[in-house]
Amino acid sequence: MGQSLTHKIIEAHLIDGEMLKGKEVGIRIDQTLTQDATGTLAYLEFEAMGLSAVKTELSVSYIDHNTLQTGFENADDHRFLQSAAQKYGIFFSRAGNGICHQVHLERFSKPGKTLLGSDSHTPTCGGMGMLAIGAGGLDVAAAMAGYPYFIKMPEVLNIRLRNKPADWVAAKDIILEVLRILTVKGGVGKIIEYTGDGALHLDVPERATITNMGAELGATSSIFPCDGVTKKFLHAQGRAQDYIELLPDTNADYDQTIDILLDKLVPMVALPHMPDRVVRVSEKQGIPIDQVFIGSCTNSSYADLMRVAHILKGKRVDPSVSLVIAPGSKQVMHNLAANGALAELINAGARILECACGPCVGIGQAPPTKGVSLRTSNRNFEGRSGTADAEVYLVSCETAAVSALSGKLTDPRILGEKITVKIPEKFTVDDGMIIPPTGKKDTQLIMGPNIKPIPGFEPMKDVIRGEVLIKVSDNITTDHIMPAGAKILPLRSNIPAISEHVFEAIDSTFAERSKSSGGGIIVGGYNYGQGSSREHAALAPKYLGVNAIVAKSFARIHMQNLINFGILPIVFVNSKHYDDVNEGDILVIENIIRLIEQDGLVVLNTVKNRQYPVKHNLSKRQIKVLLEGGLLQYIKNKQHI
Ligand code: MIC
Ligand code: SF4
Repeated sequence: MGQSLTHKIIEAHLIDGEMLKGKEVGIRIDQTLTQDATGTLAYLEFEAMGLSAVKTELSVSYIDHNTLQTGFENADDHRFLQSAAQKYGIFFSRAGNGICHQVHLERFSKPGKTLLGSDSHTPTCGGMGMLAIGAGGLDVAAAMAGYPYFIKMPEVLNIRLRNKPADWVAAKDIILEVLRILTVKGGVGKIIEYTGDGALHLDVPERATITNMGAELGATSSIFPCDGVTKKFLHAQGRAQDYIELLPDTNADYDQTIDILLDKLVPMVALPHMPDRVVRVSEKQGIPIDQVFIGSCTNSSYADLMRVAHILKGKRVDPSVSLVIAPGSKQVMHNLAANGALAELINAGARILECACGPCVGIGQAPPTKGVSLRTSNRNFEGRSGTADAEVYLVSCETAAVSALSGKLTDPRILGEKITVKIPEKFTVDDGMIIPPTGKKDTQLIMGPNIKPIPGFEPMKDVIRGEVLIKVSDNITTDHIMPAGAKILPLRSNIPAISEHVFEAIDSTFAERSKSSGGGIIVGGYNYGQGSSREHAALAPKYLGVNAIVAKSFARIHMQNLINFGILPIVFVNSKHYDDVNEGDILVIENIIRLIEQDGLVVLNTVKNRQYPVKHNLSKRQIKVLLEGGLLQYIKNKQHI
């Protein structure tokens, strides 16, 4: 049997382990990216590792999340990040230059390379034929320090895209269809490899829309081959020299194959409050809407916004709708301005936002009370928009634009003949907002008063005893655990302050109770910690004294973050035992140091006087990291760089 593209890239980067499904492998990381909301911790962690410069081929620090200044905090973070970039040899993409994933795709992505990013949507660059993986900041710091990145050797799921997409079917509709089929936990432990003649009809940013939302499937990554389409894109970016052809073998061995007939697809929508609650737009047509947000790392490319401009041209947004558009990068904004499309958007009544994440993560454009918001972004989790009772629907740019005109959810097929956007042979490119590394190693890190040192933690104790502080249901997201939004995001560099907000939307007493009972244990359902890569969702609970989480299953990035900060992530052997536990019960886990090696831990519920066998499926290395009190401590103890 031949090799998949995934296997070819892993093999070329293999440093540790054997490529056996489910076994841990360590791979070399060529490139890293960070963004400002996760970057401050990542660089503080890198600093703690004591190196004078990054060891990667390329590292980029982006400012794209916290660009709203309501006080000094975000500005201080940006200044710190700029000083860290200068000190350690990192490219610095300034605020206003665009969303990390869009800019990385345009300017830095390289076929066949590995990319580790402290943001869960890092697989966006899989649209370029990279193996691009999202991780917590500490893992990215370790990669910058030259450590391999460890993953469980994934299953490779081949999604064969067949035929030409039906009219008005966008890349977003394709990935929504994949989410409908696989659900938000269907990608856990998998890398999704897209092939098939249908892929030839998707340009690189469209492919990137699809790989971007692989994060919502829980997949380790998603990837497209690197072919003539990629070559054209790189040429348009003035980077033809970066092209190499990279395809899976024709007889590649896949664990599973799913065919999707693109000519049979129709426009889709994800209903509140999960990206996998997908139905056809035509089934929900007519729902009145209050606002539309077009943008985010999923749908903010030149072609996306040109299509929107075509639909809006000469028309006016419905008076009941507030339409905001955030182009993904300065390059996109510039090219739209230069060809007049930006004027069409403005004339139609669109409010243009800066090139940043913005409303996607609750920064601006929070919907009105019980408001309905159509968004081209990737997550519609409850409360993420900033309004607790808002209803967020996820759609393509085409559906968003036509609905903004009609004031209700509308199937774009009513527009008749589809529009075709011509992509320039060469984009106007200007990297003036990217500051290259200067090599000034004597630069001082500039820290404002809101940037606090990372708390240190003790090695794991042999016995964990604690009250069940909270019991949550399936698919709890990191947005539930550690909310984002304009109010809380400025605290990302201050763990004591941000920890006050842990689980705030579900139970506002959590932080207080946790502190007063000296910490405790969390009980979770399936897919605990899905969504973002924010390590704050592990570090802040740890700071409050949480030492173990017992769940039915964990999301990949969050589970690694728990290990990195010394929280024991364990899984009920019998998922029915979840039902037996109540908040307030006292759980005890004994003989951890001996039993963890044999994966033989047992949780004792002292209130019910019952025992629940649990398992962890951790590698030997992960066990060591846990026992030593987290990854930073483990690296310090090892001192082997
Ligand atoms: C998100 O989309 O939730 C974020 C904000 O980009 C996060 C990163 C973060 O929390 O800073 C992500 O996806 O990893
Ligand atoms: Fe930014 Fe939203 Fe993309 Fe996260 S999902 S990187 S917040 S645009």
